[in-house]
Amino acid sequence: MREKKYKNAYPILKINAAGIMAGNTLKARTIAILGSREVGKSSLIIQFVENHFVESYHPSVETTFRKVIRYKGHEVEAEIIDTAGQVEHSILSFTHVVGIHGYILVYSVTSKQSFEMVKIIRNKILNYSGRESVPIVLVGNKMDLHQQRQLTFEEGKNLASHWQCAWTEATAKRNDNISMFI
Ligand SMILES: Nc1nc2c(ncn2[C@@H]2O[C@H](COP(=O)(O)OP(=O)(O)OP(=O)(O)O)[C@@H](O)[C@H]2O)c(=O)[nH]1
Ligand SMILES: [Mg+2]
Repeated sequence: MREKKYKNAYPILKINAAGIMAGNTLKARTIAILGSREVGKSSLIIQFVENHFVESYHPSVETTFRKVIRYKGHEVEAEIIDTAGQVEHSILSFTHVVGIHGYILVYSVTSKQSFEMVKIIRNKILNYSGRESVPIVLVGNKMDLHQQRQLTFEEGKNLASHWQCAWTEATAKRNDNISMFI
């Protein structure tokens, strides 16, 4: 059931790794994770890199995490830029566009505002980069919070299909579906 539902997702590092298959040397890929404050960006990355969940909220100062992954026999060094959450007046700078190979855009299924924010962020990325498309995965985090849900599964799915990008819902707390997008 779940596999069928989430088939739309495709991990961003694998999308990128496909482009660097030549040679056996270690290659680095830089991914930025963006979204409103408190949607769970750091929590998702900490689960991915360190395998644990932090219950308390500590607003991020921008940090880079590193993890080496294997993809089709090649080692890929993933550099993940965990940004301080975007608020209306501080959305993105050029440092979030130059040298970035892909983006994870996170909203929380408990916050319509955060869903609007990923749309604004994507527009900014496209404007800054001057490209018509960039590798993006869209992630609806906090899917464990059923009672507080403000966004349906379909809303996320429809936005991703409109953008023609990969998408999944996930939960950093339960460590579910994180491998679907990174
Ligand atoms: N229930 C639940 N809580 C979560 C989940 N992911 C994160 N949280 C909580 O949400 C709060 C914010 O998480 P962070 O990971 O710090 O959010 P962030 O997007 O990095 O926030 P900024 O760094 O300020 O942009 C924390 O209290 C987390 O414990 C989740 O999947 N489910
Ligand atoms: Mg954070």
